[in-house]
Amino acid sequence: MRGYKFVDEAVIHVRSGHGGAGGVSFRREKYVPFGGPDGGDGGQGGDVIAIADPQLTTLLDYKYLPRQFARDGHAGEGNRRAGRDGEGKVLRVPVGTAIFDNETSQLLYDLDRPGLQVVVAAGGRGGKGNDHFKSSVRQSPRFAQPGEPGVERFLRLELKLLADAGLIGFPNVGKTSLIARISAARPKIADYPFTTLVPNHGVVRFGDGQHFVVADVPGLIVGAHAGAGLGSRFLRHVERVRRIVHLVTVVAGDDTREPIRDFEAIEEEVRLHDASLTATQRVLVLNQIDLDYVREVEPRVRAYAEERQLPFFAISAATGEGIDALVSHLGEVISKERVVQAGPVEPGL
Ligand SMILES: Nc1nc2c(ncn2[C@@H]2O[C@H](COP(=O)(O)OP(=O)(O)OP(=O)(O)O)[C@@H](O)[C@H]2O)c(=O)[nH]1
Ligand SMILES: [Mg+2]
Repeated sequence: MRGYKFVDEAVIHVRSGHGGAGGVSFRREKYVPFGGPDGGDGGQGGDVIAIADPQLTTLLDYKYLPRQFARDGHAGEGNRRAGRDGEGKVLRVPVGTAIFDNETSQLLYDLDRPGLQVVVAAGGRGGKGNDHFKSSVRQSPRFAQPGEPGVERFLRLELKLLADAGLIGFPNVGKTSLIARISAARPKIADYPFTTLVPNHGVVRFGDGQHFVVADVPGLIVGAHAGAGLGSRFLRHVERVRRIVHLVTVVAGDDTREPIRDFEAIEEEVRLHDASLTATQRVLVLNQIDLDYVREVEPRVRAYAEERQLPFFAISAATGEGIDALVSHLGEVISKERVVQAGPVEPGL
């Protein structure tokens, strides 16, 4: 059983501009019958540039616009006038986009930081005008340099979705059930621990056409940092999330388990695995409140969360109760923080 790896991809055909030809031209002045050469240089062909833009979350646009061509440079003109440079083509892609050569599958660029930019196809250099080719033996060169050709290639863009929110908690608390409830993902859910062996990802739609990505990680248990159960190695999947959603519930007939104690035990495991993860903001969620014995403890868990200023939600992944409030909260804080982090990207491009 595999968690489905959420990869968004597109193959595009890029072409940079050809360099403009150097100009062939001779001065014509009133009293100079045979003026010297004055052909200007050709303009530079436009580059195709890819930029990691934190405002974007999908490669979908490129599926519909697979041809991304920059413009050719213009030819040089008389009077040493250089040809205009061809307009470049800027491809804005989401942060986390990897660019491969489509033929060889070789990884060419990994745009993993906001604002990072790379030239994926360099424009051809403009040719030199005949002005450059004058010598003592050749007073009137009737030729100039042609422009360099542009580059044409097929690229495969792949976006590995980085989770915005990560679900943690003991096995069987309903992490995967929550993902299935709020996204189109349909990973395996079952009433035994460690159903989830690798993280699942789901895309959660909210508000007006927005979305965020949520991931669960295989259930954690006491001793996970030292390898107990499936261990804590999957916690790297929540390393860069904006919110860690910590799920708890009441386990009927198991008095070693209690929501607040469970919460603290798992948080301790997380801390032992990687203390830097404690800096990520938490949301405490009590799941399975469709069950009476879970609903009973809600006031107590809520009070605990309030004391610690943790946002708290009581939900049922089974019936859907409380889910909208949780999704709105996550959507709101995640989209707000995206904008703050985005900042300006390379002015002028
Ligand atoms: N009554 C009730 N049962 C639930 C709810 N959410 C999940 N369950 C059940 O709890 C069991 C465990 O659910 P999962 O979603 O597989 O739990 P998990 O946390 O992903 O478990 P692991 O992958 O093993 O860590 C399943 O039998 C679910 O049907 C809920 O809100 N109410
Ligand atoms: Mg699971």
